[in-house]
Amino acid sequence: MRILKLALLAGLAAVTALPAAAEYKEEYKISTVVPAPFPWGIAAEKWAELVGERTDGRIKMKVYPGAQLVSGDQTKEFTAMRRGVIDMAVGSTINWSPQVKELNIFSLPFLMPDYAAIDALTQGPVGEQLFEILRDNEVVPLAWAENGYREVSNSKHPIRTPDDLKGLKMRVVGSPLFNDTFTALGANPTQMSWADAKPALTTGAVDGQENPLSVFTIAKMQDIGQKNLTMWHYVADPLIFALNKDVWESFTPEDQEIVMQAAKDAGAHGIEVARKGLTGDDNSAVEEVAALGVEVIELTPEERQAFVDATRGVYADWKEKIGPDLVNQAEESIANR
Ligand code: X2X
Repeated sequence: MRILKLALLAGLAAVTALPAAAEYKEEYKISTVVPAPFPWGIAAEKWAELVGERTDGRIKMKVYPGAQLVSGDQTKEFTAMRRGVIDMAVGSTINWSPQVKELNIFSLPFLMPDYAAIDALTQGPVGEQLFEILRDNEVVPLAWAENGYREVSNSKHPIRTPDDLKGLKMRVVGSPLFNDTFTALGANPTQMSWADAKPALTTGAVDGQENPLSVFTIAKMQDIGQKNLTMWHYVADPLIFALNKDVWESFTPEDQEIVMQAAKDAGAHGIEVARKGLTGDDNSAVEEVAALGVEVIELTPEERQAFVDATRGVYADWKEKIGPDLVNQAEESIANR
C-alpha cells in the first residue's frame, strides 16, 4: 500500500514537472562585459549558481563575458536582450543608456557623493521608476549589483585640477553624456568598447580612461602605463539583473520567484564584493593600488569642487534630456538619505 502511494506520488511529481521542463531551454545565456574575478562577473556567476541549485538544475544559466553575444559591442546588449538574441544580462546602466536615456542619471557628473546616495537611488523611487521604464521596453529587471565609482587614470601626469585634463585623449563608453563631460573638462574623449580600450591604452592611442578601482587592478592597468589615478568619484555604475520578457514569461511562477530571489541575493553579494576595501575605515583597495607603483590622488573637498563647477553646465543640460522630474526625485532622495 505504502509503496503504491509512493509510486503514485512520484508519478504525479513527474507529470507536474514535465510541462515546465519541456518548455525550458538547454541553457540560458547571461551577457556581461567582464568575467569573474571582477565583482561584476562574480555577481553574474552567483546568479547562475543559485538558480541552478534552487531549481535542482531545471534552469541552467551560463555567463558569456566580454559582451561576446553582441560581438564585443556592449552598447548593443540592451537591444539584443529586448529582441531575445540574449536571454538575460547583468548589465551596466552606462552600456544600456544609449537606448534608455533615463539610465544616464547615474552618469550625471557628481550627482552621488557617497555609497548611501547610490543606495538612495537604486533602492528608492528612482530605482522603481527606472525598472518601470525597462518593463515598458519588454525587459524584466530583477535586482541591482554594482560596478562601482569610476575613477580617472592616465599615463601622462597626476590629475588634481580640471586643467590637468586639458588635451588628454580619454577613452569613454556609453552615451554622448560622457563625451560632453570630458569635453567640458578640456579633454579629448573617444568612445570605444572595453574590448578596444586595453589595446588603445597599450599603444598610447589614448592617454587615459575611467573605471572602478576593481576594474583598474584586476585588468592590471598599471602595467599598461596607467600610473596616475585620481579618486574623484564623479559617477558610479550600478548593474542591473534583467531578462528578456518572453524568457521570463516562459518560467513557471515558482521558478520566476526563484530567479528573482537569486538575482537579489547575488546582487547583495556582488555589491559587498564591489565595495570591499573602499568603505568606512577600510581603505585597503586604494592602498593596494598605491603599492603597485600607481600615484593615487585623493582630492580635497575644494579640489573636487573645481571639477563639480566645471561640469555644472553638462549636468543642467542632461538633467533636461534625462527628465527633470526624475532628476529632481533623485536629488531629493539623495538629500534625504
Ligand atoms: O567598458 C567599461 O568601461 C566597463 C567595463 O566599465 C563597462 O562596461 C561600463
